[in-house]
Amino acid sequence: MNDTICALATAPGGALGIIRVSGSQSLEILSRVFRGSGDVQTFPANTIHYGHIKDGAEVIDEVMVSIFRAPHSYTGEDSVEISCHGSRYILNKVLELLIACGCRMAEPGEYTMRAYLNGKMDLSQAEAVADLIASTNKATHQMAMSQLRGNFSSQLAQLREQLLKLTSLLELELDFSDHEDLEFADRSELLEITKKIDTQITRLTHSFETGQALKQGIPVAIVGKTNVGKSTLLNALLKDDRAIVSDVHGTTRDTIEDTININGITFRFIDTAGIRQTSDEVEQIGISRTYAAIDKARIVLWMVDEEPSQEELNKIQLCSDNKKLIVVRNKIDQTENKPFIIVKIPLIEISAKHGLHLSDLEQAIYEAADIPTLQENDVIVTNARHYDALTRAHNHIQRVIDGLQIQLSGDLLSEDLRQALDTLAEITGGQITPNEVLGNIFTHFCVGK
Ligand SMILES: Nc1nc2c(ncn2[C@@H]2O[C@H](COP(=O)(O)OP(=O)(O)OP(=O)(O)O)[C@@H](O)[C@H]2O)c(=O)[nH]1
Ligand SMILES: [Mg+2]
Repeated sequence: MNDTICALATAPGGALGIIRVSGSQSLEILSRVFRGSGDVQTFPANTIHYGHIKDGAEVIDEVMVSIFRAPHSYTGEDSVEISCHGSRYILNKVLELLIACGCRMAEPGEYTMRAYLNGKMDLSQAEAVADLIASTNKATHQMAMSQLRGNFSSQLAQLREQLLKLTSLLELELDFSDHEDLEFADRSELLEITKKIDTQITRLTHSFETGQALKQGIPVAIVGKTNVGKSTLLNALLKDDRAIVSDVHGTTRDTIEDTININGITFRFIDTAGIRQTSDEVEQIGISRTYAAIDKARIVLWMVDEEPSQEELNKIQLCSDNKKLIVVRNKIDQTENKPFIIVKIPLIEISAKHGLHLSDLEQAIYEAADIPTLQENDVIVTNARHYDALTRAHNHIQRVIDGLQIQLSGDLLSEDLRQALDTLAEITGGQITPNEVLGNIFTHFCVGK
């Protein structure tokens, strides 16, 4: 924590590269490599200066440096950002010079770790920084932004407050239990409060499924008999020749996945091996993977190109019992769009090959995903560490609820309450978090953040 650290904060290959320096020696080290007008060490906070980075007499680059002074910087320490030209040579050379003058290369996530340790943000906000950098669409951006702005932290703080209130009510009962003339909050009242807390925690844990789906892409399996046009559809949706298409039955053997964005939400499409009876061993393995893909999918597109048989209908029915199912009729260019006679199920009719009605299908997929419209301040749990802590907190609260119902004594209940409090505190890092956990969180950051 006492070292002054440096790292490249931008991805290589751009027109500019920004090198970040943070720590108490930042300005002193800068003064040894930067030549501009005036004395670097007296540069005021929040100012930008033009000048040159020099290695002895040799000019390495023409740069702008931004000056931040503790505590008003990202890390809370004195910091400098040097905007250089994006040449790999220049950036390496500047880093080398900084290291020669006393800097150390930053570890991944070390800037954000310092920001956390200096109280600039709590742990869940620090994690939101990594999510924000990794965000790829409107939904993931919004979830990370909401967490970064502290909405999750303040919900946790409220829960903590309610738990503390509950603990103090119980402790009052313990301390004064031999004063028969004193009235305590009765147990049914305590039970009400506890249940309310649990509902809030459960709402958060339930949001994790949506959070995960939004982060990783909502899985959509494309299934059906062989040759109905599943791979053609995948390619059409991706606008790319991703999967092999042919009129040979059983072309696709393995599952093929890729993502597309529909209305700001990422969907992960999984093309699968067509379902049929086969003695081909490899194809059989492929078909068992198709069933595994159905299992994992949130939405199943069941594709047909002719009236389905009773046997196929049974499979469709089975699938619709526990998945969002969309039956897609393909090749309508070929069949003059004659309605199916026997089967009267809602269908989306398309031609994958000719790109007909694909936007209707995309809209149906978007609606089937049933993603709640996220408001700016909505809290969605997206992080497995948070989910784990919330689940453990829920288990402790459940034990308190059970205990209250069977009139368990206050001291036994308060142990679980204390553990619930500690568990929630793990999320924001309010409780001392062991170094191991901290290290694990921040190593997933990129260097320079
Ligand atoms: N006329 C017409 N032909 C199509 C359409 N979509 C796909 N096809 C053709 O149907 C054949 C099979 O297409 P694929 O996409 O390979 O079918 P699949 O369902 O992936 O087949 P398997 O991988 O064997 O299960 C190819 O010859 C495609 O060109 C369509 O909308 N209209
Ligand atoms: Mg295929």
